[in-house]
Amino acid sequence: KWKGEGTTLNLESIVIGRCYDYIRLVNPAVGEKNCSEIWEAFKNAFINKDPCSILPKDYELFISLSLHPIPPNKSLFWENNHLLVNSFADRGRRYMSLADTLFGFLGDFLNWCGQANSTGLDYESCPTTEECENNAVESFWRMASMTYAQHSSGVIHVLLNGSTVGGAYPQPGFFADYEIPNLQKDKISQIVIWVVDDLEGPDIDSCGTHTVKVLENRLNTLGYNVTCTDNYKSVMFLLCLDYPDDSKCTLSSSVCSVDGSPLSDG
Ligand code: NMN
Repeated sequence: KWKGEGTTLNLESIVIGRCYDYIRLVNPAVGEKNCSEIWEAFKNAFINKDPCSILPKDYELFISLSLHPIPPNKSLFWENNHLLVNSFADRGRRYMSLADTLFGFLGDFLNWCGQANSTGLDYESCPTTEECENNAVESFWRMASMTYAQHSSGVIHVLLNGSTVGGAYPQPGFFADYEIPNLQKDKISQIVIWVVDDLEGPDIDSCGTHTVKVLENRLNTLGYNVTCTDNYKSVMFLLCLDYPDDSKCTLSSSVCSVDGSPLSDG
């Protein structure tokens, strides 16, 4: 019926299991949360409704039950590098991206939708954002992104992909449309932008050019202290794990000769 993938099988078990994983192991600092109540609030946002009439505010109760503080200086916003951000953030140990908060963790990589006049989920297909933007998944991420931005503070990090066709800073996009407008200026000391190219990919966008320039101008106009770095070294090291022989991955060293054999000293 719809063009998108259907609800992820075992959705209820995954969401409830992820909730316990998060509060017990991933981030016990959030304290006690009622995982079955959180699942009920999540499900009630979209079951028994027209799958194209779900709004961000339908997730209000879900968000209020799963909300917790986001540590200052740990927020990591991004576009077009979901898997890289998941590894770099390291489940909140290095940075706390949206997918490392309880509310984002519960939905990461999942798909879901209900149907009108039925309490069942649709496992066959779900609407894509092209079919209707007010679908269960899109509205969930809009609400989650707005909440995440509102609760972010201190130094804000943004990891963009300089190899994306069309530019590193997409408009429309979650960051442009739901996160930037919800940042709380008085709580933010600086915005650090990192533009990292794919190792094998083209260099399409960089700090000070094309869409990154548009982003820098927008944030400066809003009054933020903005810095931008191309191919930030820590992220490069992570990319280089999979391509150790790439020319961008050579560790500078004075102790090895060009063929890799150690130089005799003296
Ligand atoms: O998924 P895109 O459109 O690239 O959006 C990324 C931005 O929006 C990030 O800044 C993120 O905070 C937020 N977002 C995250 C997820 C996720 O973690 N799975 C999904 C949708 C939006």
